[in-house]
Amino acid sequence: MTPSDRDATGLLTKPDHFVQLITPAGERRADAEHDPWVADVDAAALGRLYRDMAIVRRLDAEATALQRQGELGLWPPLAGQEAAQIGSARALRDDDFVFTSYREHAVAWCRGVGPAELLTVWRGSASSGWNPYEHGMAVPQIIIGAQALHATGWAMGAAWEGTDAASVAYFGDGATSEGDVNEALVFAASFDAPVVFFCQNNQWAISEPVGLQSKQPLARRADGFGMPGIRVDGNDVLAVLAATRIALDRARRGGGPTFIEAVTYRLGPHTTADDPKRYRTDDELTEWGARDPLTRLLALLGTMGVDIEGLERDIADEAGRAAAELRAAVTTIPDPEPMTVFDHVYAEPNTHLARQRDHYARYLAMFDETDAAASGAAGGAR
Ligand SMILES: Cc1ncc(C[n+]2csc(CCOP(=O)(O)OP(=O)(O)O)c2C)c(N)n1
Ligand SMILES: [Mg+2]
Repeated sequence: MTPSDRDATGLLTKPDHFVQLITPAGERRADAEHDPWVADVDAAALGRLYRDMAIVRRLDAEATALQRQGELGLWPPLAGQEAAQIGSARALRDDDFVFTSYREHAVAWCRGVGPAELLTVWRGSASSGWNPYEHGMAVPQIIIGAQALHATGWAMGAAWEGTDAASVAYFGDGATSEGDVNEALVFAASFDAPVVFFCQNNQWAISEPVGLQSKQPLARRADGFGMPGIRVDGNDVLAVLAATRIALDRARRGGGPTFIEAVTYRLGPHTTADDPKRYRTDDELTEWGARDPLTRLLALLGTMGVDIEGLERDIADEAGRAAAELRAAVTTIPDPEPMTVFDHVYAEPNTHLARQRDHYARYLAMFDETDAAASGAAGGAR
């Protein structure tokens, strides 16, 4: 690695530093080491991966619009990271378990999470939207990196129970600086836990560029923890699928954890509360836009003789229906009773929580009195 491998902001961008099977122009690169892992992926399978990516991109845009219209409190867009999420999640089995952060809506899509389940948290209607055991997926983790510990604990448990299931911890580039992630890496390596650490290096941790988080590619850190590190083009769905299959196979065979760095880019804001124009340039956006994960796969499918127009038409219809379903789902999410915010905080009641509950109940009662006084005053005026 030389200083010239970085751009002005310190980003490591040269493609030959990672596993890449589909170039940004849509050419298939031969790779003797990784090709066997995706030998079964024919044009039809590639078309299904494209369908996944196109639908989640549409759902993401719809959710962003719903936030702008006041239907959601917040939304963390995934745009740009479709290949990293779909390629990895489509490598999983149903009995595997994933632990994600807040941006993995495409992983949720692959795990069968429904539209209302997906939006509940972001509407602020409940602290979790789905039953993790129904989908083999924990609910979104907002505490940066905490899910890496959960994934490691789950994996250790799975191994002790004698299964060959594996877990995946999804986290960002910024999360690699957190204690939780580093502790998880140490534990996983020491116990040969069947866990895949899937780091989506989307170049930014809110406004902090990855060049500040790490002086070297994040995948190289794996060596220090005693596990293999794979650096993969995170905008290449096929390469991500291959890398994740390699890591899962290793985990299932008792080989222990693997660290994958998927080099990708967040095309949108960190969340709908963020304005990325404050900290990054239009040139950077244009540069990464040219590496779009969907465009390159479509180009490849074109060279494989697939009817692109037909494919795009079918997928646009399907994505439109999925987006309409998402929008309709918002209105079906019930508003919670305010006092239920205290439910499920602790398994057992305790005086500290009881005090807070009483305090909040008295606070809410004040509004009843205000309402009564207001309607009394209105009545008097009539
Ligand atoms: C422990 C903790 N510290 C700080 C935050 C505030 N925070 C939310 S997102 C974020 C950046 C995370 O960046 P990265 O890990 O790269 O993930 P990305 O958002 O890019 O997907 C921070 C610092 C938090 N949620 N939790
Ligand atoms: Mg990031």
